[in-house]
Parts: sequence; C-alpha cells; structure tokens
Amino acid sequence: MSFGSAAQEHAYDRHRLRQWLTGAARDTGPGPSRRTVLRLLGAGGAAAVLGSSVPALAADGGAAGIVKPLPPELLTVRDTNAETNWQALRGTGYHTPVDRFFVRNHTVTPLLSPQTWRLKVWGSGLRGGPVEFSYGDLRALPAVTLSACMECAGNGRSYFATQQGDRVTGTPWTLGAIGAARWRGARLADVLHLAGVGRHAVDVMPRGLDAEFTSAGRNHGQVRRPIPLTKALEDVLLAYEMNGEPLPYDHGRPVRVVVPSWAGIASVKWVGDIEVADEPLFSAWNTVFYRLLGRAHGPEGSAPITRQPVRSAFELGPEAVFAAGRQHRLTGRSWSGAGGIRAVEVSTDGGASWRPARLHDGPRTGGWTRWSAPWRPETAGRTELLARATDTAGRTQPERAVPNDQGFFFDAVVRHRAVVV
Ligand SMILES: Nc1nc2c(c(=O)[nH]1)N[C@H]1C(S)=C(S)[C@@H](COP(=O)(O)O)O[C@H]1N2
Ligand SMILES: [Mo]
Repeated sequence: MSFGSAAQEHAYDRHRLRQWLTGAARDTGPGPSRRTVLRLLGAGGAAAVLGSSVPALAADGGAAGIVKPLPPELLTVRDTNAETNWQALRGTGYHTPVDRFFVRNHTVTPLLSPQTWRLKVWGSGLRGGPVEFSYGDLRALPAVTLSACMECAGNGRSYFATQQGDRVTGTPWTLGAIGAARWRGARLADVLHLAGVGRHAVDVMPRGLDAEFTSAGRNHGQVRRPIPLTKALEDVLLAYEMNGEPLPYDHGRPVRVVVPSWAGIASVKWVGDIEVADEPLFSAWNTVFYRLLGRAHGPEGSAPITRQPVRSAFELGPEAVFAAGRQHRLTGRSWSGAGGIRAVEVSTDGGASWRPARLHDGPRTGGWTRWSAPWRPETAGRTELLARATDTAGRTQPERAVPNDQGFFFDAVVRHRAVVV
C-alpha cells in the first residue's frame, strides 16, 4: 500500500468531516446529532461526556454474551469482550485458531442462520432499487481467500495509563485484541457491481444485525460505519469462512465484512444491509467513536481512523519468569496497517541495549511477522523486555504514544515485565 493512497484517504476523511460539520451531509439513523458532536469537539469536554460510553473492565469475568468457550488460559474476559492471551499464541503458526481469537462485541453475539439470512444493498448511490442477496447467492460468486489480521483500534489501550499515566476511557486491552485469519468470501466489489452501484456513489455503510448499542443512556442504533467507495472496491471481502470453517457465531456468522489493514470497527460482523450513498455517510462510529479526540488533536479531533499503527508483542504472559543461566528463545509478532514489517529490534535490559530479532515471515501487507531472539539471562532480578518494529512504510514504534481521550492507536514500545530467577 503506498503512501499516496493513505494520503488520499486522509484528505478524503478530512473533507468529509468538514462537510458534516458544516451541515452539508445528512445525519443517518439514531446517533449523536451534529450539535452533540460539535459540543463534544468543543472546549475539551470530550473526556467527560464520553466517560462511560465504551464498556469498562469486567468486574468478574462473567459470561459476556459470547458463544464460544472462554477458557482462562486462552482468553481474558473484559466485559462483553474477550482478549487473546499472548502466551497462548506461542507455537500456533501464522493463523490464530478460533478457540483463542479475540472477540470484540458491542452487545452480544446474535445467533443467525445462513438459511434465513439476507443481505440488502440499497441507497441513493445505486442506479436502481434495493437488491437482495441470499447466502447461496454470495457463495455462488467467485470466492477470494485472503490472509489478514483483525485488530481493534483500542488494542494496547491499558498502556496509556500504566506506562504513560494518561487517562483514557474504554476496554483496557493489553495487546491481545488482534488475530490473523484466513478469510474466504465474495468481493464486496462484485456485490456492489451486481447491485448497480452508480457513478456518483461515494460511501458504503454496512450495518450489523446485532442489537442496538446504547451507552451513557443514548441509543446509537446498530453498529455501522461508512467505508469510502474507493476502499470498498479495492480489497474488502464479504467473508463467510474463517480458517477454512464456516464463520463462527462470535466472528460474524453467517457473513461479515473484512477490511484489511483498517481498524477492526470497519469490519462489521453479522452484516445485514449495506447502504450505498451518493453523499458522505455518518454514524456514531466515525464521529463520536473511533476518532482521535483530546488536547493533542485540535478542536475537531482527527479524521475518522482507518489504517492501524505499528505494534509488537511478545508471546508471553504478564510477569514472565525465566531461569538464570539458561538459554531461552523469546518469540513474538509485529504488524502494521501501513504495510509489512521490515525490522524488529529487541531489548532485554529495559531499553539500554538493542539487537535485531530474527524475522520468520516476509513483509506481508495486512498480516503480521513472527520473530524470535535468543536470550541467556545471567543474573536474577526484575527486567523489562522490549520489542520495537519498523514497517515497510518507514514507521518505527515510538517511545511514547500520542494520547487521545478514548485510548486508540497505542503504538509505543511496550515494556513487558519479566523476572529472572
Ligand atoms: N456488528 C458488529 N460488528 C463489529 C463489532 C460489533 O460489536 N458489532 N465490533 C467491531 C470491532 S470494534 C472489532 S475490533 C471487530 C472484532 O472482530 P472479532 O470479534 O471477530 O475479533 O469487529 C467489529 N465489527
Ligand atoms: Mo474494535
């Protein structure tokens, strides 16, 4: 993916945001009014107003509305979500098995049947009326297989507080809100063309069939977020398989959107309809949520977030223990939404010295790279393990991430605590 297209996306989003703020675009469905957002974006009130709008840490590790089992050695429950334990990825190969793949649910997993499921494509951006597709219709289209990471924009959020002392709201993920899967499905482009997408269409907004999302007493409607038509026609899938099996309930059964390299929120699960519009579209998920708000981001905040940042994680549990005087093999993975991974450096002394890790995968756009580094600690005591990646677009993980009120895009090098005994 070139810088050119990322820059175009940015310009497009800026333009779209301005149109919306000036009233040139329509507000769609239940959700924040333009006035509410203007107020949110005003005088630094965002944190207070948004305080409780994103699910907080689960008090007890309860059932969470997720269908698949949540064994604590594989997954950590956080309210309606489940986070992958990184130590459970060690030795799993490139793709993440479904039994340990993270789940991010705004509400609860709906139980939908492929037999009764329909996809309705509609809106002012079509040449004709709405067009419906059955599961069989989708299966009959040319199938595409795509290996790509799915990652929450809020992955790593807890480190804003623990490593930088920043106050942010939202699910306190460590680094386990990511997985890589082999997705199989129909091209969204093929579906849009069959539905008669017109020359004036600009935005495409898939909507999920899960329950309406309410936060802070406000009903935002069903999860939906617009994708610019250019991206929708490029590499977006309507996936019905994950790792060679029919899509599991929690990951969007029977059909989900997969938007490679973008924040997970773009990849709407349980998709039931897609609005195609000849004007920019808005929902809570590209206005109030999933934008960078706060002091560092100006009065308007950032444009809606799209491409994921660069991050790295060790395949270790928290407070990992190592025997002194023995040879260990540290393993981990790095990834980026702006391209492949070019290099990874590792430090075992809290960042005082660095050495290159050995990469086990070539740079793969939309995917991750496994790496390893030998380590023979000699003296007992506490230390911090650090991994720092550089992607093919030239982005290197910084020492500090730029804070934002909702804690998205933590891309700084994480200091992973370890004990040598
Ligand atoms: N319909 C619907 N789609 C959704 C969500 C949701 O709650 N409802 N969560 C989104 C978010 S924030 C993320 S990070 C990804 C998570 O995908 P996964 O649960 O399959 O890992 O799904 C996205 N798609
Ligand atoms: Mo997410």
